[in-house]
Amino acid sequence: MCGIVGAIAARDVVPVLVEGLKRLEYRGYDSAGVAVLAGDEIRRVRRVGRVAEMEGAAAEENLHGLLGIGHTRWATHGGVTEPNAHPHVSFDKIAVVHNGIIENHEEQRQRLKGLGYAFESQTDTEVIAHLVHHYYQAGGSLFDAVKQATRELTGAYAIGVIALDRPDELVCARMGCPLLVGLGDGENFIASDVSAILSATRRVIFLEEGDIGLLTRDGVKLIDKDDQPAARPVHLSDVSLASLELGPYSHFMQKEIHEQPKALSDTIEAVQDAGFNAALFGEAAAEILPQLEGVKILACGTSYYAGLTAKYWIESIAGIACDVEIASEYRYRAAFANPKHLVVTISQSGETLDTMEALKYARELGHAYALSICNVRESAIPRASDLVFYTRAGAEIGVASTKAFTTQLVGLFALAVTLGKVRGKVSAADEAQYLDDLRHLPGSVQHALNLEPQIKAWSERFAVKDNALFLGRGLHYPIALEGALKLKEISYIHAEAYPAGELKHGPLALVDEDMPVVVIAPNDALLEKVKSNMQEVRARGGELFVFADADSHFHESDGVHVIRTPRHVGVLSPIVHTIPVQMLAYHVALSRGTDVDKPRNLAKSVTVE
Ligand code: HGA
Repeated sequence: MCGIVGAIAARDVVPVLVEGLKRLEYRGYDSAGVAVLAGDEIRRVRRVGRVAEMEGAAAEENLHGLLGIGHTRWATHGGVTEPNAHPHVSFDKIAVVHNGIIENHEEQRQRLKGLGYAFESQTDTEVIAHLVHHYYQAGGSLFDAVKQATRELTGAYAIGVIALDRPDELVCARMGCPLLVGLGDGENFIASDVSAILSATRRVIFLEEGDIGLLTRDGVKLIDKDDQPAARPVHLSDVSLASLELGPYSHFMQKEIHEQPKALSDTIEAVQDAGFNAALFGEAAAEILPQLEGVKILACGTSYYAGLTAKYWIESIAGIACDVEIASEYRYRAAFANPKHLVVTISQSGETLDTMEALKYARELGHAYALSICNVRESAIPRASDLVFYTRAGAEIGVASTKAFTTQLVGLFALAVTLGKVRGKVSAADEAQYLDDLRHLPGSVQHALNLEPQIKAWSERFAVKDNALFLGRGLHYPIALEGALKLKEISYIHAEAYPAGELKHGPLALVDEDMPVVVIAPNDALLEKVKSNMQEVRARGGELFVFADADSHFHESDGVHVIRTPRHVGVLSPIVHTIPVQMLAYHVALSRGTDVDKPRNLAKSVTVE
């Protein structure tokens, strides 16, 4: 959330900053701004709204410079207004961009006011600008001023700082929020993620917690949290520019939905190469997995629903207890920890702050081992874990997660089967069957994608509704939850999901002819139960929209609409049934004219609490 980019070069950096912000826009899109050093002034352009508007304003104002910082905001402190947009400045001498939340901002604000600083915004960020100014004007380097200032901040931040009289320096710092340095030729960069600077360089250094960096055109100096010089490895990013482009699609969400057969087969390839072997999760797994007495999954949002699905797999296939908890809840409760319960965190970006903090808390409580399921290599959560399974979904830009979710499910399924093997619950024949199921999965998903025209036809009926219910049972209940979340995230229709058996215990009261009820009805052991639950809806006038496996003999009737998904694929069925609910949400949102890739109030990579 909130995207930062900065550049120091021998060329005009404004195009670099603007392109970088466009790439980072998925992280926040309330407002955008840049500040550059231009001659004897820091010039700043900020606009509420999208980067494109700010870009137009920067062009009109003929903004150019060899050193600058840029920001795209997802507001946490202070409304979405131009005065609250970053960069923030202090006496036009210091400019700062910030991702994160300064928790002691009120205390610092009072102190700085006492020192004569006036505040122009309601943000927590402005205190950073003034604090850096305060130390800088006392003498010394900008780097030292940032060091002194950041040591007095509590909370989370990634920042980029420039000063009027330091045309050859860009200073950055990181604590709790992602930040990397990009190494160019006679030019260097900072960014929240590599997409922002990919057209300039692929060589990146990931900053560690507490690091502070000084970038000049020719080099980078880093110190760690203990003020010691830090040598960090240089990585060559494998993210391709093409993967960040829309290509023939209208939206990233549409593109990413359609990329799922490929994302899944890339992810499955790792499983096929290694088999369901501990090595799939890292070197230490062979030693750790046999010791386990349980699994505790911690995640947020869509990843949490992946965790809920995994619980069914882990308990039924591996015969080991599994509980799943929302990370932001877990981290603040006095939880019971069994050191032999493996903590599994799930995060697309690997930077989700609530999940990261939950992991740290789990360690404090005594959990001995942690496994991360993550889509971004070298991100913070895998680095803080003993074991990791990297999904190979490729860059996911759409705010509503799609291919990250289905590939997370593959990783979790592989964990369930591997644990089952280690525990002697999975025979060689079972293993061969599971591998075969995985091999067929991308084809079944492609088949489900072909249902798009029928789903699009349904979407018209949903677009005029204010509410929707999603029902599923067993393994497919989490998919109902995911379907409801997708619909509310991007179409703003209020949607709830229930295990179908729960209807009569309350939510049935909501059902009338205005309530569309989506039913995920695979041809599994619970099908007859689901059919009874559907009768309960029909009897109250509710209109049913059923996703039924091709082999489940469902027929359309009055008030019952049926789309036939592929033939039942067994234990991996939740992955196949995710596709239609994603497409339903996408087409309903299109019909309602909402911004599919950048839904209101949301952003991706949730790096604030
Ligand atoms: N607290 C700052 C930055 C917000 C942020 O990082 N969001 O992800 C603000 O509200 O401007």
